[in-house]
Amino acid sequence: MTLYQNGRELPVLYSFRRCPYAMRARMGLRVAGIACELREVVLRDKPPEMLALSQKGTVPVLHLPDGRVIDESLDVMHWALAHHDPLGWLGAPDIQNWVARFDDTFKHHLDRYKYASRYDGADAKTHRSAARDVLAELEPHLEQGWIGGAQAEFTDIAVLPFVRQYRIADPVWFDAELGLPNVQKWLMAFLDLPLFLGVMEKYDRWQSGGAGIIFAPQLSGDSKNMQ
Ligand SMILES: N[C@@H](CCC(=O)N[C@@H](CS)C(=O)NCC(=O)O)C(=O)O
Repeated sequence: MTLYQNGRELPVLYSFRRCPYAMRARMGLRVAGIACELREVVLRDKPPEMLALSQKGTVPVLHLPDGRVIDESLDVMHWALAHHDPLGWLGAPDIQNWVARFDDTFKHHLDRYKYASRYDGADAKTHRSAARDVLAELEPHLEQGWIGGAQAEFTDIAVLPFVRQYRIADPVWFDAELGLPNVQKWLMAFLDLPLFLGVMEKYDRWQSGGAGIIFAPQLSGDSKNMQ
């Protein structure tokens, strides 16, 4: 069922609340002020409508009213911000390639830390330590709070959902033993950000053929709350 707002058909976002890739896509859409129909997916039972659009079967998937399909989270962020970039995120390039380092190296070790038993021969602590090495490299760059300075920007938002997962694997160890105070403060500031909290609402699973929920910028303007 197609949803409309102010007479315009809404893009459809297939999303999963706890997926870090879907989180960054939702935050990009929010900052850009783009309303969508959100369809909450269960990963072990993906809707055929989503698989018909993108056979790789990962969330997020954004289906635009003109038929285009964007099925990579960073592409969703870029598409959204290309429409409206009130915080100038696209003007703050990721010179040190943090996003790629988190998507590749950090995520590789994060998965083996969290789910060591699923990976043959993986030792959770070795991978926890290898992921920590990436955070340790970032530590001196967070003196002002965020990677680019005093405000959260594209790079922070793209990588922090993975750092959140890293903490969740063992919050007691992270809080007491990580030994990277800037990283710890950076994650805690992110978890309090209205932008983050606003995209973490719980939604019922979308039922095929039904309407999703309207995922729209809040009236107060999430982007203002970022300042
Ligand atoms: N490169 C993709 C990765 C997306 C991804 O791997 N999402 C996970 C959930 S966090 C997924 O859908 N996995 C498929 C599954 O678990 O079946 C992106 O950035 O959008």
